[in-house]
Amino acid sequence: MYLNRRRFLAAGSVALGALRGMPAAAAGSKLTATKSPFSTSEEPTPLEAITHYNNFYEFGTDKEDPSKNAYKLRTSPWSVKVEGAVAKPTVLDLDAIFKIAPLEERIYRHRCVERWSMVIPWIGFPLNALLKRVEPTSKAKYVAFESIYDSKTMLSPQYAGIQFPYIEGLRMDEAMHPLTLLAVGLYGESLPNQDGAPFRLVVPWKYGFKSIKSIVKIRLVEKEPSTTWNLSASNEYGFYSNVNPERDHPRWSQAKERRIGEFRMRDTAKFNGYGDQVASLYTGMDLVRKYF
Ligand SMILES: Nc1nc2c(c(=O)[nH]1)N[C@H]1C(S)=C(S)[C@@H](COP(=O)(O)O)O[C@H]1N2
Ligand SMILES: [Mo]
Repeated sequence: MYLNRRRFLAAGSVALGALRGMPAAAAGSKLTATKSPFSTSEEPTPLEAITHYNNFYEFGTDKEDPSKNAYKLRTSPWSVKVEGAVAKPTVLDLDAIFKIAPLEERIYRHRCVERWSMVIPWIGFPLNALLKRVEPTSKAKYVAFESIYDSKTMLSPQYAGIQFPYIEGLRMDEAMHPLTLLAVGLYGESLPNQDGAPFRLVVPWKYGFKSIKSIVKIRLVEKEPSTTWNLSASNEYGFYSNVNPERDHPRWSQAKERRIGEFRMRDTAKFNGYGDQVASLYTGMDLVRKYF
């Protein structure tokens, strides 16, 4: 299926985009990207699963709900505010976002705290390229992110069981890490709405809920920011939320995971297999009891 799709895209989309003068960000438009040495050689999960088995509570709490409801998300026009402890606060529209840095394909493992995992061929650029652009001041110790929220087209917080707008955060060194991605696409095209269009965070060594979708605000701050799932259950979801088989969720073990499409469960890898690159960020920190 992946190969057929590739062939189809190669045949048609570039020409179509050029004829209609499609902006880079139009839904389903083809993106060109260079291959990244950070990609895994593991088999990517089929596009069908990546786009029909989602967590995007704003559009429903069942896995199939976002694929049915996220068409209501209006991704154009779009703008993101980048503000707080920075010398050059800015508001970026979609064209500006797509021009921050050259697009790369990054095939990453994606591990949800619920124990399922996928391999996703993201397209995007390092978050650090955007952050450097706004010149963080010495007070910038953390980065706080906020998703779009529209009560007319999205669930109410009461119904979803979590607060909206969805908010997340990273420590500054995590945000600047070369693996931390702002994704604008997957499988060679701009992001499907249900995956967080027009752009979302991807932090591959952390549980999936850190990878906040459909971002409208990025604020550099001095104190550790609140995060949606931590506000909902602080004993279950910490700020760091690094993938860790040694720290069980209070209601289930994290020792194993199910790769979507596979029957037998696999062992969970510490830092989701990215320990060589990121373990040094957490030297001396108790990741099981304190900084989970
Ligand atoms: N705004 C927002 N971002 C979100 C979520 C959400 O409900 N709302 N769910 C998170 C969770 S729990 C996971 S596992 C991933 C899922 O991303 P995917 O559907 O593209 O696989 O998005 C994360 N980002
Ligand atoms: Mo998740």
